[in-house]
Amino acid sequence: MCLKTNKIITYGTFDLFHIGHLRLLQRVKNLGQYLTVAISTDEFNAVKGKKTLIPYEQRREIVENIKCVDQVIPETCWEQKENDIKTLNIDIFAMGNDWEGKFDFLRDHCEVLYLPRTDDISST
Ligand code: C2G
Repeated sequence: MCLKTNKIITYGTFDLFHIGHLRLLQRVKNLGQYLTVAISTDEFNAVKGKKTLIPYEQRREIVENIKCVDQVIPETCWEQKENDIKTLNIDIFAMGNDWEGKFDFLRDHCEVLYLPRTDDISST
């Protein structure tokens, strides 16, 4: 009997990687079996108005070496999520709850969950 592999995706900058990022990725991975993390490129962070200290290539190398992460892709724009979910056959989209409600439109394509953040730490 083959069990379904729940594929999950989450998006983020992951600048100055810290325990809050790790806890979020662990919580997201616990929702399924295969975790894809889309990391905001330096150019997209400029669009987001977010200053990053660590360049994309280093943020990507750190995250792809996290035990619970199975795949890393670049996040280059706001609009790619629906296409990512379709092309990667994603079952669950999950974000920290500072994004609560912001991505409910993705419910047409997959489950959308907002998970607790880890407070008292942030990259800023
Ligand atoms: N996070 C957390 N606890 C913290 C800080 C961040 O749980 N103390 C979570 C956020 O809720 C988010 C993820 O870690 O789900 C990545 O956080 P950021 O790198 O700040 O991501 P952000 O800049 O919000 O980018 O399209 C979505 C955006 O790319 C999200």
